[in-house]
Amino acid sequence: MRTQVGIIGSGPAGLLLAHLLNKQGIESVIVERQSREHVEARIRAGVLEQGTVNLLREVGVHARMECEGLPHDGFALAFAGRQERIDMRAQTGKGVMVYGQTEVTRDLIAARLAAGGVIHFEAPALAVEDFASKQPRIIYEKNGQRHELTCDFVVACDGYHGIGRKSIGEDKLNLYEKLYPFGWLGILADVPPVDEELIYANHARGFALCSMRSHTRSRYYVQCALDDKVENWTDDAFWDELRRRLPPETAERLITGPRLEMSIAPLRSFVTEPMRAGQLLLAGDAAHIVPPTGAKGLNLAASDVYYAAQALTAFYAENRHDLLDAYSQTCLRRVWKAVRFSWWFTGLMHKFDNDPISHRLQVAELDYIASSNAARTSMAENYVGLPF
Ligand code: RFL
Ligand code: PHB
Repeated sequence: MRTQVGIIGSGPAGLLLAHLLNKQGIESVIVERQSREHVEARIRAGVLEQGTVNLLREVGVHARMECEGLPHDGFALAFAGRQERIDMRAQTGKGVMVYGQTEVTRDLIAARLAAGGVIHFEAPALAVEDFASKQPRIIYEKNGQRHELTCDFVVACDGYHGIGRKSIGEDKLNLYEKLYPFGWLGILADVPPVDEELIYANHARGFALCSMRSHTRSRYYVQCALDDKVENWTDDAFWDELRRRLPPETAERLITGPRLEMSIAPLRSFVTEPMRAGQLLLAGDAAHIVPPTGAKGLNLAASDVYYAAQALTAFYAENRHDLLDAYSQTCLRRVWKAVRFSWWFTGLMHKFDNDPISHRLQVAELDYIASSNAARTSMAENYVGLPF
């Protein structure tokens, strides 16, 4: 089998890329390890930057997001028993859209299949071969049989554990990595959110986040030990811990209910340099990971594939190589700034050790942000997303 651009992975990066290429008349095929049901059931990020929303509009996959998504103009920082609002709209003229990654993925898959796009589900890629040549190949398995997809380019959008980066050889790349000494325990429940906007809470017991998926579905997180297990947590234990970490008036308003889902995610900062080897490009989590504080992961996947689609369009339409040659550098400039912001926000909000001075320093910085227009603008500018 042959195609112009072979894409590994049907997460947001791979799916959005297929749509952007299709809009320019460039053919692609996606191979995805998991089933469609599995991909559509994964619960992950919840906040879309304006740039990501614009891309979804550009590819025409925006109808449900416009109806069901919740535009937010601010978020709150809770600390030392106080709650301070960061007015993103006033500070930057921009906001964000609260619309789950699960829904984005469902919309992108449905639209791609309706337009006749090819996605092979339950088809794990095993390797990318000959990417130094003009005919790279994805070797993948389907129904127990080995297949080859010959392409002009391969874009590995196969996440942190994918095979794209490994096919290049990790010894040939510069990898920067930091694991944080805690995780996030998340709950999804059909209860109205405690507030109209997100609340990021710094507390002596650890971080907490109040987020949502709709007016009737909430997503909450509490910082937990890295070796903690979901089995250790009853619903009541989760709600009690969350309440303790919120300012008293907010805790009083919290409505609780049975979990729809509960999971633990580790926190990591990770960057691969460069993001390209020959005809093989890396995009999204395959190339970089950020801790979820600040909700940048999905949005970085979107900016990467925007640059990849631009570079591939310039190649096919005008035989230009310059944007492909600049791809890695262009992505990484934006990636490093988001990695920096996510690392900084994580450091500001989480409990790292039992040293009381660390917590007092965090509270002093949060108090500074609340009282300084310049600091609030800087925070809001990064939160709504740097331009691409
Ligand atoms: P994805 O979404 O991980 O998609 C990669 C896809 O590649 C497939 N795949 C393969 N397919 C074929 N052959 C192989 N050998 C393959 N290996 C893997 C996978 O099955 C999958 O479908 O990466 P993408 O598209 O780059 O998108 C990035 C975002 O998904 C990611 O940045 C965020 O979801 C990160 N993230 C979160 N970000 C936030 O901003 N807020 C969050 O609350 C948040 N929660 C999370 C998260 C990521 C998680 N992961 C990756 C474990 C929670 C979790 C659990
Ligand atoms: C979420 O709703 O899952 C979410 C929101 C904001 C974050 C991280 C996760 O920073």
